[in-house]
Amino acid sequence: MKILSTTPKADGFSMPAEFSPHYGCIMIWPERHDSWQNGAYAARKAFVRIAKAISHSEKLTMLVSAAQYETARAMLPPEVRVIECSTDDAWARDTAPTFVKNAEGEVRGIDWGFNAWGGLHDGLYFPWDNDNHVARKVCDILDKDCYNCRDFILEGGSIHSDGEGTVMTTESCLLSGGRNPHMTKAEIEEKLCQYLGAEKVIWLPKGIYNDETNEHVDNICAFTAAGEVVLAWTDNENDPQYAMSKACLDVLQNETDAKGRKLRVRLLYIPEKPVCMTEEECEGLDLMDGEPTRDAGERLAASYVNFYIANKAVLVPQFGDVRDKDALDVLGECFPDREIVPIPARDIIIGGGNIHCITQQVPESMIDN
Ligand code: KQY
Repeated sequence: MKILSTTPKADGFSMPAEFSPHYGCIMIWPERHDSWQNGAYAARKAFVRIAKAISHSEKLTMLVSAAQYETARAMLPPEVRVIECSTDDAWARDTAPTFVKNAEGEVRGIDWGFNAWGGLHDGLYFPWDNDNHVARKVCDILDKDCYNCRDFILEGGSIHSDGEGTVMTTESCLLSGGRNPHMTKAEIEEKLCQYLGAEKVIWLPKGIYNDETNEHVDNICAFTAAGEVVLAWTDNENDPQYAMSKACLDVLQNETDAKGRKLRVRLLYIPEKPVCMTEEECEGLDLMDGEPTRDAGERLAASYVNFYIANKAVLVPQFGDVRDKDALDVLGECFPDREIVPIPARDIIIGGGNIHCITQQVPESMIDN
């Protein structure tokens, strides 16, 4: 594996859309007792369910600590590749590389700087050095050359690409004080274009209410095809989410993408009943630095937009809410050629993210490195 100091755009590489063909997917085995309740036992079962559903149509690689290696190997089917790797938690979307591809079909990784969603400013745990090494290790495992972009803090959940020159992100995250406060918005935009091979950045103002990542885009809005997005939505004007989603809709309705197309926006209603921590769930979580990580009644950032698009399936979070089926129907319309797979997601959202946050796609490659 070579570490590259050029940029993907200068080398003719760009980030493919998630709905284009994958070689596979990276996940990380959950273990932290202050993220995952009751020793992460229920979370592991949810991760296994997701890994199995993804591995039906692409190669799934699960990173796991030495301590959990035997458990993971025993719980996962043989077609899943299980590799020992030190991490600080299980958010592969944010710590594994973002992959870019060129016209010949060569795939390379990007190693962004990672500081646990805000470092000492408003980050979610300390230390994070194992997580910060994951991207390079994954490039080594997959034999992909790797762009060094460690001087720029970015998580994969804060960007989406349509694969045709357009990138989406949120202002609340990328302009937050814990990411790259020394850079202007224009400089950040230029960095995204250089590394993702993009021509245009669509800045959504906000994300999902109470999203502890400073509102990653992958919880509020996603491309389902070139020129088409789904947006997390509520009609309830008294819900704090209403103004946040409305601000995003206003941008999307007035924007064009890199190819000059108006965007088709489909609405994905958030759960009707807010998804909140129970007292029992809080009891099951370890303290972090002597403090509880969650409080009873705390509203979790539950959104159906946090789905994963595999080669032949779309894995959709389900919260036991009356809106669950609507989400499956809307995504079924968006992806008529893929199986829509409902995944009970309560044991994942307790950790602070969802299916998209714990997965990172690896594009199909036409070249053996
Ligand atoms: O949603 C994500 N991409 C990560 C969430 C991290 C939560 C840590 N408790």
